[in-house]
Amino acid sequence: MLFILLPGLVLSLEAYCQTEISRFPTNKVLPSEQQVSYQEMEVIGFLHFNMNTFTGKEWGNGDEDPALFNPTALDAEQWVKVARDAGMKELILTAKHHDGFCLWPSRYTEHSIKNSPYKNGKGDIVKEFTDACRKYGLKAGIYLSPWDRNNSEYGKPGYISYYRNQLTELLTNYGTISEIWFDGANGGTGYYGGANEERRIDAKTYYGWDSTIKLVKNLQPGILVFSDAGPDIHWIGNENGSVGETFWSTINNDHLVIGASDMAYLNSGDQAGNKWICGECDVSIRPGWFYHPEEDSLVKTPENLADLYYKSVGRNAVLLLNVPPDKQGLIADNDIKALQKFRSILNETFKTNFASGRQAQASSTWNDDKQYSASNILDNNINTFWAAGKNADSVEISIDLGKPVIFDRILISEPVPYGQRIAEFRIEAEINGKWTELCRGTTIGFKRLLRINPVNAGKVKIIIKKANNIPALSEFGLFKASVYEKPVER
Ligand code: FUL
Ligand code: CA
Repeated sequence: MLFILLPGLVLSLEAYCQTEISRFPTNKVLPSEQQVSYQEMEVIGFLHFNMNTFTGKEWGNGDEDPALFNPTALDAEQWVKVARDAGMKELILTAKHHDGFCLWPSRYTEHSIKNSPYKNGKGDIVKEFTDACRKYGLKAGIYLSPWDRNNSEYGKPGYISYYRNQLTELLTNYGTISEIWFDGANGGTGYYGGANEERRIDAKTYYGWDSTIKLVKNLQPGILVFSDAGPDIHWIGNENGSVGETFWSTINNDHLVIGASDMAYLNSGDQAGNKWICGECDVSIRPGWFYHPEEDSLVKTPENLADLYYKSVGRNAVLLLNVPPDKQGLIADNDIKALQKFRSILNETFKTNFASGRQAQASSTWNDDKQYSASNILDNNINTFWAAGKNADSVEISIDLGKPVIFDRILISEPVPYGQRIAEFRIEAEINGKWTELCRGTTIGFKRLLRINPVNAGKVKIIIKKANNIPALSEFGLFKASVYEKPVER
């Protein structure tokens, strides 16, 4: 009937079915567009600046006098310019740390900047920070500590409305906020409005996270929520900036709890995971999270920072690097110098991709379709990719560099909008006429960087041994490291 009445429609249905059969398959668990853009940022910055900056502590007790908070030369634009020059695309500010002191004049507490000498109580550092981010094109994120050692209601139901009220202020009055950071540190001793006691909470139930996260997303639909448990970005289980060499952006989040998750699990993700949650590696440029003058000589070296880039961004995660402003309200010179050199090292290393635009030949190509051809991995465009032919188990791509080149850094990327697939791969090079293994790895994801000792080779092979779906790669690169990088650990 349909055929007689609507032959045109039937034909197009047939054509549709044919394309269905050959359509490049996506995985079940995929990132959101915001998550893909989040990974593209690679390096973002953390600003631990609050009451602790003035008391010399890392965790304030909550009874600190607001009169102590008095930055004399605060310049949020300096923070943002330093971050921008270091290649950071987003900054996250500690609007409230565990001691409960607020950098904005919250209506819900007296324990804030409004009772400090800063601008005679008329200041709002969250506003200065978000305005500066916008002026220089960086995204703004907020850290609001769930644990509050000042608030008398902490540990009781009343604190939950207080916390949500504060979130509402922060996510309503300061324009677009790209990331909200929920810290896992929870409960213990504190001032608590004068009670001076220990208050423990049940991390599983106390905060009512589901409703809080709903509120956050209602107020800022595009926001990404960070915590041990996601839902959008998760902690990688340590504070030294390094994620596992095997790292899946997928993870089973049924048993993840903010403040009580299995750290080893967070460090590897899970190939069989039911949620896409990006990994974020937080680490401080100094031993502490807050600025302490006695740590001025202990700022991480540019070489160390570059090493962390490989251990975070180079393993499919984002690097969240903390740079704490000092008592004046400025990022200190040593930190600025280290950041600038860090960025120049990366710029130098990744300036020339010796594989770019060269010849690539795959053992198979999806549908033999040019759209998925091997040359797509050498076009400097992460949106174009090669995909292997159907049911290909072990596949390879050979790359002819045209002439021998010396390289010691390798970059590989998967087209993550289609899911994370590759679970085992190996790179070989033809050295003096003999195919030699250079390195091997497990996961790739958004970006995988491998460090090897320098080799001189004119031909390279990528061999994919295991994948959970048709293997696909979006980019491949070969580079020669800056002399300022750390030697390869063996
Ligand atoms: C931890 C906190 O206890 C530290 O003070 C710092 O804020 C770090 C980023 O997270 O859990
Ligand atoms: Ca490409």
